[in-house]
Amino acid sequence: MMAADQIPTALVDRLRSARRVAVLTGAGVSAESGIPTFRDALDGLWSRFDPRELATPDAFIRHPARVQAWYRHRDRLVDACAPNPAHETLTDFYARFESFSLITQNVDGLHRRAGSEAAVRLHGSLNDWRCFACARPAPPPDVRSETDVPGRCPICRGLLRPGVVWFGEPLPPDELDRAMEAAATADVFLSVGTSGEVYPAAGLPEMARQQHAFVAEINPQATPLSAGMDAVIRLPAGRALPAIARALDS
Ligand code: BJW
Ligand code: ZN
Repeated sequence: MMAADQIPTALVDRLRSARRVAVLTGAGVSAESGIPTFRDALDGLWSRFDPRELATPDAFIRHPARVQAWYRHRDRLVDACAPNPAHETLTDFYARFESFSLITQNVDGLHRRAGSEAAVRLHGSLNDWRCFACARPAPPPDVRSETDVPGRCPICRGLLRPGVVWFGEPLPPDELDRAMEAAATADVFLSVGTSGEVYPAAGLPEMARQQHAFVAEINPQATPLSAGMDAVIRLPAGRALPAIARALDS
């Protein structure tokens, strides 16, 4: 049975009785704000690169100015975008449920800008630049193209990197602990706008399911996680999450 706007009634019922709710978000929640996902082709100057190949320590070591310029380009793009109804509805969830945990893989800061300051940021933040050599925080470098001189640490002259987690790097341990605790104790766990391919984040819904949470996916496309879900909503997050809030109010 579906409630209005294709929200499964089983999900609405479970959310009504849930004490602990956790949500994992990915790039899809920011897609309706105009921020491309990792699967979207890049535009303009960046069209010949694969975003997932730029997000590695190896790419940074081989082409530091290219990687710095790409992250500064994304900074400017994010500054020009605003949170959408998906981010806003998730912020309202803090007041709606007895315990609510928002876990994001996104580095764009849009959950915080929507008022979810407590969001767990598993993959860091685009804003917090630091030195690759000495780890001291530093202002973002003014690097706009791969032919510019790469930005360096004012103290030790090491290369500057964005405060994000690249492939092969460990996630911030406190954030990962908070995310695993939220997944393991959730009554309902929602996976929203993520391809479910990047671990350890992609393991959180299964962790929740094994601890008897009701797990649901919001994504217009099927993912490797879909088969393990109790419910799937094939709608954009900016439509599905407000529809869930309306169904809970009705
Ligand atoms: C919509 C929508 C709309 C569109 N509404 N939806 C276990 C098994 C196999 C491999 C591994 C494993 N454990 C670890 C690994 C290795 C690796 C990994 O997972 N590899 C796989 C790819 C195979 N993981 C790691 O390396 C991690 N580190 C680690 O495990 O360290 C261990 C260690 C311990 C001790 C010492 C050393 C190491 C780190 C992973 C870091 C990922 N980093 C990135 C870049 C961050 C910086 C940046 O932004 O540039 O994080 S990669 C990229 O992928 C980014 C994202 O956060 C992440 C996930 O992507 P996401 O969000 O799912 O986006 P997309 O684009 O893939 O999907 C978007 C989805 O939205 C699609 O499904 C659309 O349909 C949907 N959508 N519009 C709703 N409107
Ligand atoms: Zn330094």
